[in-house]
Amino acid sequence: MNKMKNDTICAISTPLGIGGIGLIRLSGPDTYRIIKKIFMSKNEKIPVSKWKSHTVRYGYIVDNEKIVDEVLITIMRKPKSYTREDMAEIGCHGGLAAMKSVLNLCLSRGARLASPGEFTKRAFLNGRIDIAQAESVMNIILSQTEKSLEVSIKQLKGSLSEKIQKLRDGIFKLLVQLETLIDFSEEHVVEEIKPDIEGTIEKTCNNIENILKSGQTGKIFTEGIKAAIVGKPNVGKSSLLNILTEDEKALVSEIPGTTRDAIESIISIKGIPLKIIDTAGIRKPEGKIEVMGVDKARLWMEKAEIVLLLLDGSQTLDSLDMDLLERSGEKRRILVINKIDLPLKIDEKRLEKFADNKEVVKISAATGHGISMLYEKIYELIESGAGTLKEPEFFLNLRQETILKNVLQNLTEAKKAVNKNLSLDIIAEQIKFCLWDMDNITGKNLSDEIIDSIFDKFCIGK
Ligand SMILES: Nc1nc2c(ncn2[C@@H]2O[C@H](COP(=O)(O)OP(=O)(O)OP(=O)(O)O)[C@@H](O)[C@H]2O)c(=O)[nH]1
Ligand SMILES: [Mg+2]
Repeated sequence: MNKMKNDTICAISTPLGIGGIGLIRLSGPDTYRIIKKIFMSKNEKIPVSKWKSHTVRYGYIVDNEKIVDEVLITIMRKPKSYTREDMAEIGCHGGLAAMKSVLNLCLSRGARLASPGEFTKRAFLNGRIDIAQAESVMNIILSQTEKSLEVSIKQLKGSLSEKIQKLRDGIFKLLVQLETLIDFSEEHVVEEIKPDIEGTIEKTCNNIENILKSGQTGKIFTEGIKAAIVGKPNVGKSSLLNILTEDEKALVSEIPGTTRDAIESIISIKGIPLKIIDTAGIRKPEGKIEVMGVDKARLWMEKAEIVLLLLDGSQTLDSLDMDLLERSGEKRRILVINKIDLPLKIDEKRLEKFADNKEVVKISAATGHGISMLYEKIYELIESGAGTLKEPEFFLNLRQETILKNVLQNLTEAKKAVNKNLSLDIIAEQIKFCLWDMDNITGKNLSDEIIDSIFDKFCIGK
């Protein structure tokens, strides 16, 4: 088991840069000794050792006599803290210099700089949360939409762990049942019990398959979907990005070739993060920079999960449009006619042939006409690719997904063994593998190395 370090750690927990306030976190047995050395209260006489848990103090951080910053300090005494250790959070003025000075002071007075995720790792090692919960902390940090935040928070409270525990209990009962049978094996008893064993295995497999399905949807909700807007120059790609994101991020002009480099923005479509990429207009490039821009646009067209192929409705289809229609044929795409506020010249009949029986969406990025329809079509396309977008119950990371797939495979093997009337020992062995794997999800028998690799992905200060 990963050894619990008994020193005091500290780190800047808010993003570096200029901000209103920044937080420095301390955790460990020396927390309050360090605070005592560096904090000067405005007018309070009570010593740090007597401060009550979950209270806030106002004063100065001082380096000997010199004032470094004006701060608020929150203290949380063990075990009622994030790490279950004595903790303090120093709310500094958010400037980088002030934060660094306070951090350096903590370090020089006996704290050690925390490694990435070390606060959460301590919460795990001290038994406050299990690994599945710790991993959901990461999801909370990465959540880009309210929906993914909601699911991550449920998971932090233990929804996935509880589900796994229930399944584990079921499998454990099965093992006990099998081992009893092994001890008193009489042919007719085995025959009688067989449907029972098969039933439990079947039920567990179904449950695991459902969790895996939910995880697949969860992936869409956490990682999102990439959609590239492609089209020839001047069709209104940047205008479309701006109207979809309700922002003026991309430069729009009547000069073809305005966008040289891809621009990305993230929006939420019914809780799904959609990363929209505005690309350079695809045409026969002239200069070196244009070549790069066009190459990049083509690359995005390949990389994106969804392509929004934009066409100018006020012009007839030309060879550039035709080329793009052919090239993007294999992609999941939506054909979008823009500029419908102008007289339409585009040959819709010809276009419909490329639309695979799907509607061609007509919009005006200038007036906003048809944009809500486009949102709907994007959502439908995501849904058609994912099977269902029922709100996920859980998020699974690759580690959890791999383990569950393993369990499923072992259970399937066990079921086959039952069918083939193989020895009960063999079945029991398979079931034991499953139990071992299930425990890995919540972190009961993980090696130090795996635990470290999980927390290494965290940011410093978490
Ligand atoms: N009338 C009309 N004009 C539009 C519409 N959408 C874009 N435009 C105009 O078309 C021109 C080109 O728009 P952009 O959004 O820069 O086009 P783009 O596809 O990003 O162009 P490049 O980056 O050069 O490839 C601008 O003058 C826009 O104002 C629309 O729906 N209707
Ligand atoms: Mg552009």
